[in-house]
Amino acid sequence: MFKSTNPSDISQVITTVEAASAEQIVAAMRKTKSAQKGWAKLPAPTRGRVIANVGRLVERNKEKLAKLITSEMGKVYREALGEVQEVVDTCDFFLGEGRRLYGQTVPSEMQNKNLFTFRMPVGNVFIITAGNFPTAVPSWYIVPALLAGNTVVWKPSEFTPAVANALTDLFHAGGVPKDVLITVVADGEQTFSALETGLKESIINKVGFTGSTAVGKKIGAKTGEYIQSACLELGGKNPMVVMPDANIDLALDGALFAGFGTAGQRCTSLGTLWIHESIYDSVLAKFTALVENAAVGDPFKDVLFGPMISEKYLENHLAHLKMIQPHHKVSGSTATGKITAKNPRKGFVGDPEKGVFAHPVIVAGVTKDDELYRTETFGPLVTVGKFSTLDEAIELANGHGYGLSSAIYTNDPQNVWRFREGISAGMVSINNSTSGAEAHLPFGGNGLSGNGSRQSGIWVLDQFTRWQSMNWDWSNKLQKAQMDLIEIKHDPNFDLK
Ligand code: UN1
Repeated sequence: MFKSTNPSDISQVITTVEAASAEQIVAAMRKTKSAQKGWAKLPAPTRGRVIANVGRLVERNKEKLAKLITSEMGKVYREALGEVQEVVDTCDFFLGEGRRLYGQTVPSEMQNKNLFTFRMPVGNVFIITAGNFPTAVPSWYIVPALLAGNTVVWKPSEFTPAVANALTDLFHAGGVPKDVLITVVADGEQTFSALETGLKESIINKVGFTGSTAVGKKIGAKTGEYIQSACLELGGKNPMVVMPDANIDLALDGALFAGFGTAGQRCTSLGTLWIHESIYDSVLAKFTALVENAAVGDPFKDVLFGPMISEKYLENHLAHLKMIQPHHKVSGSTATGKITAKNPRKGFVGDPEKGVFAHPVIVAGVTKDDELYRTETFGPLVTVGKFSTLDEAIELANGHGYGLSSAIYTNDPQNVWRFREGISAGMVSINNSTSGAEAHLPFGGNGLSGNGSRQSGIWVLDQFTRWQSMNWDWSNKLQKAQMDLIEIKHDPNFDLK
């Protein structure tokens, strides 16, 4: 059994659900696999209309779903509303794709012959997602996968089963048949074992995974054994570079939201704030003051951030605090670690004893030799360091090997273009936060952040479809490509007089 509790008040049980075994997950895979051909036979515009229905239903239930998200995983209500809007946006984008899903007509090198391309669904898809975005990120996979004619088994986070079931109900109510999308709640071990069987039996044709780099490596290796490539959306240590010419207040607004929004539990959360040495002391002092004075607590109130997703995420955060070294300068709150009556946070909103709340932490003086420089902390912890040239900032921003999101604050276009060209991240923000990507631009990372797969917009279609090429020779004779060439007479030695 999985019991999800409200992380703002862990005495409040949100739901209990049966934990699926590996066999049950495989049974679900077999079921969706046998439904796939029928689903793919529906015209794509019809599937697009189903996606339209889902979008309208999610919109209709926006507040209810957002409340459930805030209650089950703790992000502040305004962010939860934004997350649900991201599902609506994704449906709105893909309902139209049902009437496109374009292939191409391609000229042939021969006469009386035509070439074409078609997008084919990959088949049956296994989607594994995390608890920090319990609706938006799953929708980035499920919506395009279904639209393109695939069937889906979805394994959501075991910390957000109520949200997962609610979202699944909305898909089904929108017209997605029950055997075309099946949601299973399971632990990591059962999930991995089912994944292996599913690949072996060829009933899984594509895997989508959002989560840690460590688990992503295992999933990537396993799918590789079966000649598949998973869509991997992994961790980040997202840099934000502040140049001396930047609008500092704007940069700090961005750093505050990117660093501590969702209690730092976004894959796009700010990792290290890199400040130019000429403004380092003053910007750090301002940032510290902002973080110290920010409201933390009840996510239904007007706060910067609420609780951690669960105790596990809090423990993870506490482990990262142990990486702080004597040469670091810690600031941002009245204490570090769990917020309690005995370890209070100034101005805390609500009762910290009831939930799993953590103090925000700024760790300044980080250098490239520190463990914290290369560790994704996934909590309310921001590291701060200094640089002297833009080239050095870019090197520091890339040096740990993650490459998901990045940001630079500057008013000099030269800096913008040099940064864009030099940064290895898949996503670059100019004078904007590292988090908060829009739902129709390619989303994804490089290096430790992902294997180059991209979600969102038209780009994700390459994850859920395979190109089929067709040639149609209507000349009534065998024309041989590369051999039966049409030669055009010309003079290769011609010079102008
Ligand atoms: C994630 O944390 O896995 O760009 C996704 C953002 C959100 C999505 C984050 N739109 O911050």
